Formats: sequence, C-alpha cells, structure tokens
Amino acid sequence: MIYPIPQKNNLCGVPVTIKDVAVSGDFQSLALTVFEDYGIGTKGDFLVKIKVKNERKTTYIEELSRLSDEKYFITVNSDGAFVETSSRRGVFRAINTLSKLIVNGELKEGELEDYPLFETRGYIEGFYGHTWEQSKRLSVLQLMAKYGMNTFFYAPKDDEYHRAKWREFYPEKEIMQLKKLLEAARFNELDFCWCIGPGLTYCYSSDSDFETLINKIKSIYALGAKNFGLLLDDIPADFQYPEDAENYSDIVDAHIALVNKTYKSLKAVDSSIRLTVCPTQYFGEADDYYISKFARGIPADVRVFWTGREICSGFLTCREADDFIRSTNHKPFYWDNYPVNDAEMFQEMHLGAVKGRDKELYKHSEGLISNVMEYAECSKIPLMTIADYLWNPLQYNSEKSLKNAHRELLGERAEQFAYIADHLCVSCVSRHGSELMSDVLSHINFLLSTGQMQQALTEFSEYNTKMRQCLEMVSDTSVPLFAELQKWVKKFSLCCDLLDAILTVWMSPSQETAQKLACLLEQYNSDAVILTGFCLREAAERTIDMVM
Ligand code: LOG
Repeated sequence: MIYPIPQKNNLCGVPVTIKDVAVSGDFQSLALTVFEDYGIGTKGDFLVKIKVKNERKTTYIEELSRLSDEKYFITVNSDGAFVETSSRRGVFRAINTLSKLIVNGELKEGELEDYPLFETRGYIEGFYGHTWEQSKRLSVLQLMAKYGMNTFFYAPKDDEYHRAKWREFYPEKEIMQLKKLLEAARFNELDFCWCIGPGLTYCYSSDSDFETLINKIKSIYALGAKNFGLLLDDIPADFQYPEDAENYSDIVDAHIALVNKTYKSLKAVDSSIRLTVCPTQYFGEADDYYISKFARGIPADVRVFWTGREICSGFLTCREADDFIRSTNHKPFYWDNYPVNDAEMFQEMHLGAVKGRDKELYKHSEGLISNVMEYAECSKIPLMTIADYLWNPLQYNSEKSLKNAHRELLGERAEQFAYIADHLCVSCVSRHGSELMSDVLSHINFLLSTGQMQQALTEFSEYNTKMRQCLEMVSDTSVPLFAELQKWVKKFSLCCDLLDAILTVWMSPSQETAQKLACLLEQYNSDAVILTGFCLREAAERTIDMVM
C-alpha cells in the first residue's frame, strides 16, 4: 500500500519489476530529480512518458465539481508507464506515486487515476517557542511535498520580524533564508504563504503604520511570494491608542477596515496575490458577533482561518462548518491546532495520528492547515497522517497511516519505537494513551486473577524487556528524532524502572521491595512530564496493596 492512498488504483494486472527507468516528454528534469530522490536509477529501459496536455493547466474533477492542477493518470504496461496530467504540479504528484510503487515493488499493469479531495492541504509554523532551524524547515517541507501537501504557512510566533518587531524589515541573512525557503517550496510545488502579525502594537488610525505594513509585505513579495497572511490572533481585544477608540466604534470595524485596505493595496500590486486572515476570534460559536460581522465585512476570496469549536478542537465537523458558512459567508479555512504542543500543553508530546476530523469536511471547507510542534522531527509523524487524511479522507485509516509514518521515518527501528510512542499520544484528538501497555497489563492481571502466575511473570518480563530495548534505542541522541524526545525519554526510563520494581515485588514480595516500588511510584507521579498514567499507576498500586 502506498500513502497517501490514490483515489482509483486499478494497477492490478501483471506485476512489473524494474530497477531503472528512463524518462521522455514534458518536465523530464523534474521527473529525473524525483526518481533519484527515491534512489531509482534513470538510465534503464522502462520508459516513463509524460504528457502535460492542457493549456489551462487544470483538469475538471467531476466528483468535486472543480478544476484542479493536481489530477493525474498513470497507465502501466510491460514496457513502460504513461503519465498524463495538466501541470508541473500534476507531474510532481504522479512521479512521486510512481516512485513509491516502484520502491515498494507494487507496480502492476493497469491504470491509476488520482487527485486530492481537500483543495488546500498544508501546515503552519505558527506555534509559540523556538522557531525551526532552516535545515529542519527544508526537511519537513520536502517530506510533506512527497506526501501530497500543497501549502506551507510561515508564521512563527517567535520570529520577531513576524510579530513583536513587525515594523522592522528582515536583515539580509534572514531574507536570504526566506528566499531559499521560497525556492524550495516552489520546486516542491507548495504554495508559500508568508504571514505578519502586527496586532500587538498596530495603530489602526495611523497611515504610517499601514504604509509600513504594506511595504513590509512588499519586501517579501519581491522575493517571489504571492500568498500572504494577516494574523490578528492573540492580540488585545480593546484599542491601545486613544485615536483608535475615537475613530472606530468597535475593534471589529477596525479589523474589517484593515483587511479591506490591505486587500485593495495588494491587489493593486498584483491581482494574483492571495490573502488569508486570522480573526481575533478564531474559535467558538460560528454565529458570535465578532466573527460573523468580521467575515461578512471582507471580500469573499479572502480566506478566513478558524480553529473549530475550541482552540485545540477534538472534533471538526461538517455541521459546524455549515454553521460557519451560514453566519460568515465564508467556508472555514481550518487552522488545526494539532499536533502543536506549546503554551499549557508543553509537557505533552503529540505523536498520535490525527483523528476526529469528519471524512467529508473537504466539501465544507477551504482546506486545512496543521499547526506544528516546536519539535520539527517529531512533528513529521502526525503531519504524515494529516497529509494522508487531507489527500484521501474517505479511505483514511489512522492506525495504518501512523504505522506507515513510523516505517518511513524510522525504518527497522519502527517496531521498537512503538513501545514509547504508545505513551506519547494524549492530546486534544485523543484522550486515550498507552493502549498497548494497557492491553498487556490487563491481560497479565487476568492471568494473575485466574492463578496463572508463571505465565503472568513470563509475559510481564517479556514486555519489560521490550520496553528496556526501546529505552536503549531512544536514548541515542545522535538520531535527531530521539534527540528531540529526551524530556520524555527521561520519564520513560522511570517508567521502565517502575515496571521492573512491580515485577520484583511479584517475584519476592516483601515490605522492602514494596517500599521501593512505592518510592518509585511517588517519584514517577511527581514528574510533571506527561507519559503514561492510569494503567501503570493502577498496576503499581495494586502490587503495593498486595504486600502492605
Ligand atoms: C495561537 C497559536 C498557538 C495555538 C496553540 C491560533 C490561531 N493562535 O490560542 O499560535 O500555537 O493557540 O497554543 C493560539 O491558534 N492561540
């Protein structure tokens, strides 16, 4: 199985085994680069012919009643593959799919037709905390492109030129980095959207502030960006300057005026510029005063960010999206606060697959942008599942998608990694953690209750051994993903000690062994880092009670 799952995969004839391909037709050099990225040779005799057929660069998708530049067809027979699409983006998607099929040994004769269901699929560096290093940015961007995302929003709260010092222009070094990022996004067929958050100090009545804002945006436009975001989240809900209070009766009027002025100025610069805004009320009831007035007061083609019923929403539903559309005249553009783990969530690590987003949400929204964690390597895991969901939500399977993410990112280490990942998925999308441990412990408890002590001990020590092996693996900080996890690895080590102490009490029950277990449990519970809770505590307490 390849991910994201293609819409219509009828490549089910005779298997085709190839080591090397050759490329002819349109966008050859792009195709060669993609194949080479997957380690596929490009001097072989299996010919991949590419035809970009359409001047308008788009193809109609019946099911979605819209045009798309991402739809593609692949026809495979014994001596070659024929790719047909309407744009460079379509070629990029098709060659990624072909490469995955070749690498997995899943290429067969037949036909494949594919397109994404969500129109806008991406992620936003929009968290509070250390901004990502450039190399991490590039690495996440490439991976997400490989998995079919088409949008990247640049909005790190702690990039001071984005927010705190929004009036200041980027110094040369930062400008060069943004330029590189933009080029990488372009090569990888992601729309790059640069955002500004002036609201902490912006004076809505000041012509000079407005001019500065537009000039700042123009300085990024000069690098080639065409997508911009004006973010008014997490700013004072009241006026800061007396002149604003005099000129506007309400903050929402000031925000509407600002968006409209910005829109007009940017469209005058280049009519193809696209504007997205984040309102100050970006979650909650869709018919509240601010959000309905705000969105009704701005142009229809300005996208409006919305995080759902909550800041971090467990569920995003079609029904709530429809409420939003009715009250605002805009489809919600989801700023999905998963997997982000900043602010009050800083003790949690969000490695679980995305869940709780309706399968048909693509029909009721502009798209979805996922807000990531300060931890770039860790973010890749949930992001891969989000990319799968967004491409083909109807066939999305969270467990399989997560397994695939582990395999892609960890290779042979994936199976062992599952022992710690089990405890790192409590978040707004799932309150249930430690499912694997919970199953193991409850089975062991069953064995004990039915007098099968020896079997219980065997299974428990096997589990503990696996946990220890996993601990040893994730303690290797030369692996970037593991390096980011060290805060949780420390507690995981305590968890392993606790499991061993439980086992010790079983094997030699005494006041002494039980006392040691009680001490460890206290130490474990007083560590604020969030790892596994209930099932482990229960097992330890039950064991202590047995003796004391
Ligand atoms: C911020 C966001 C932050 C997130 C989670 C939005 C629109 N803005 O409450 O930057 O990462 O929550 O803490 C936010 O969500 N505000």
